[in-house]
Amino acid sequence: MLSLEQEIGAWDSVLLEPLSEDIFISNLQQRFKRDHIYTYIGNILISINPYKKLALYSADLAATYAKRGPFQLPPHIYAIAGSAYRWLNDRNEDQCIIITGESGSGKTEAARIILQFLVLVSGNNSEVKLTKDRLVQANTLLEAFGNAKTLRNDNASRFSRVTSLSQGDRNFHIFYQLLTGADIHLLKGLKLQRNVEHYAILQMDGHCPTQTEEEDRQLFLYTRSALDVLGFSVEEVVNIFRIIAVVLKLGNLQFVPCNNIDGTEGCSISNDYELYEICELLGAEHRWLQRALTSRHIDDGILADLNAQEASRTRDTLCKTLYSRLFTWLINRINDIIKSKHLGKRKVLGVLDFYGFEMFEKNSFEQLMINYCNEKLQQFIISATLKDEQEEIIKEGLEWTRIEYFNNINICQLLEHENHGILSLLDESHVLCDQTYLTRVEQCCAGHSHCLAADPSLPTLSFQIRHFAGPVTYTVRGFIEKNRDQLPRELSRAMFRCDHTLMQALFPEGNPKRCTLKRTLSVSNHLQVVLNSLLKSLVGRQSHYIRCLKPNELKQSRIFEVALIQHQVRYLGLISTVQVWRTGFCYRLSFPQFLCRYKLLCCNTWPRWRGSPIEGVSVLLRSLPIPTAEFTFGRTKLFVRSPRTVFELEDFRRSRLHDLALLIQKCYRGYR
Ligand code: AOV
Ligand code: MG
Repeated sequence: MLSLEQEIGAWDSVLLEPLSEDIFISNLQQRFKRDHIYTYIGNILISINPYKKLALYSADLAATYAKRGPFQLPPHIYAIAGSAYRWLNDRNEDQCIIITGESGSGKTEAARIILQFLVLVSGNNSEVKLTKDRLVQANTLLEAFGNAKTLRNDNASRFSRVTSLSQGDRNFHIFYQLLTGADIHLLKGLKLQRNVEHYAILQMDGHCPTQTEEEDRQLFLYTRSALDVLGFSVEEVVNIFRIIAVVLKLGNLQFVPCNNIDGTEGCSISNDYELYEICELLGAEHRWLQRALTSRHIDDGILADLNAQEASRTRDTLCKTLYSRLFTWLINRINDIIKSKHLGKRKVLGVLDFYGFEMFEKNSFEQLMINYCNEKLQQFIISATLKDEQEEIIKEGLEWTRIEYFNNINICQLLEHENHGILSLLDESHVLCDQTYLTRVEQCCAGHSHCLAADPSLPTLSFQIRHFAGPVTYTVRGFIEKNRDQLPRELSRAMFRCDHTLMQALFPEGNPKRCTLKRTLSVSNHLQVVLNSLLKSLVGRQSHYIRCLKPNELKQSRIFEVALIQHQVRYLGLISTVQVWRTGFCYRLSFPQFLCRYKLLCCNTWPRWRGSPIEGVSVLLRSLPIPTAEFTFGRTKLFVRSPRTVFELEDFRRSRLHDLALLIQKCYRGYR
């Protein structure tokens, strides 16, 4: 349990004196040793993954943090969640908690703790309770279907990569859960074997990574009950599991070369019984599915056979598409279920938890996409906490010594440049194979200060990007196909024709009546669109930041590798952040806004102030028991130094409103 007396080191790095990187890190280390994994930089929370269960989370503590304003108690993730929740309620403004950090640093765990906090402290009428239950269950589902074990994290948030696991990775949890946790009848109905080793997509790296069977079995129960609580019908649940089973079995299909009568190379399926079972599960016609997997329509009506390798790739594409569409469908269903009727009018508290920066020995398309997201998010945070912050202060005419920081905007441009960015080159019409793509990267980006290409030090078929979080070498093998990720039309058609209610919803383009010619977006293009609209939606929301640090690469408790922490502290620009905070301000409002909100605190400004807003503000401030050093007047805005002051103001206001309400009641009674 957290105790005030035992508190070690500085709660808030802003208070470190003198400030240096060494002192900053040793403060973190000292605290980490005593299990104080949380430290502030102003109102930004640093969280270091403890890799062990800590007794830091409980209903009582949540209630304590919810009651008292932040910064009166030791740093805690509850304090951040609590302030977001208060802002939302007190001011009725959209809130967003942005959690960042590299893979395995504790983002998803942080998001889960925030969710629990909100569940604990929010009201308890039946509607609220229902929504809360559903949220928690939804989280269980999203983790089962969306997370997997990787080398860097046992519970990594992943997008769909069912068929190409890297060394040491496990596939999505749900597969293991289903195989170990389902009862014998369910398994039989799904035509599955209990044996994990039987399934090719579950053991790409030769051995099956651990998570004990017992855990998987237990988690399966949670997943099942989450589906029930969320109100998925029995039929839907069966349909979902059928698709999971189909993905498992598809992965086992093997293609062997055969010669056609006309001398061309074709292929056939050596374990046809699996295909028969797949067809039974999907209500598909064997002939159709087999043809869709082993041949392709070239010009009108002409059918060409695929060779064994091409057919295997088609199979993998189908696996991936099936899984990712099922996942998207699940998310949409869950969103529909959770959205209460009135949500449209209400304000939102969002929690953003991404996949974290990844750097392996071999890095492919998936890492590029993941790291691109992280690069953009870092840009957003830099803008919000370092750049815009300083610019506004200068614009408002306040005295300010500029603080330098590393801006990764160049790297974002290297990736996103309209004509010759690393991502846009993927979509060039004449780039049809990986080698051409690499050549284009070499032509367009080799000179860029953050890109290394056509360099003898690189392995074959690769280029390197110096990301904000470190250099990553990408091997382009498979890039073009992964980016295109298009399902051949035959397959969409075959899927749509299945006698399985979900399949029509998952493969609408397979409907022969709905023959659209519209080109679908490539993966990287789609990601850019989604990401940019997400980041745009964050602008103008009150944001709260949690920066997660990873103390070691071994996933072990009690190990604090200074060099690793130092690397993260540098690329996250944490020291600059402390500097800005030391001299900076946490909050600002234009004079009229400030007056409007707080004028009731002073009898000279209440109920009406007749002079100019700026004079009104100074009259008001003089009447408050808050040191004047807490406030600075800009040209159009009042700047407040510490968050504590903002919450103090809010407390004053709340109690004043309460008094006023009592007064009104009294008058009313008197009148009667
Ligand atoms: P991530 O979300 O940042 O990685 P996670 O939140 O999944 O990382 O954390 C990885 C593992 O670290 C968890 O499964 C826990 O075992 C442990 N952990 C993290 N935070 C805590 C905590 N506060 N207390 C105890 N254990 C913790 V990725 O999703 O890979 O970027 O894409
Ligand atoms: Mg995660």
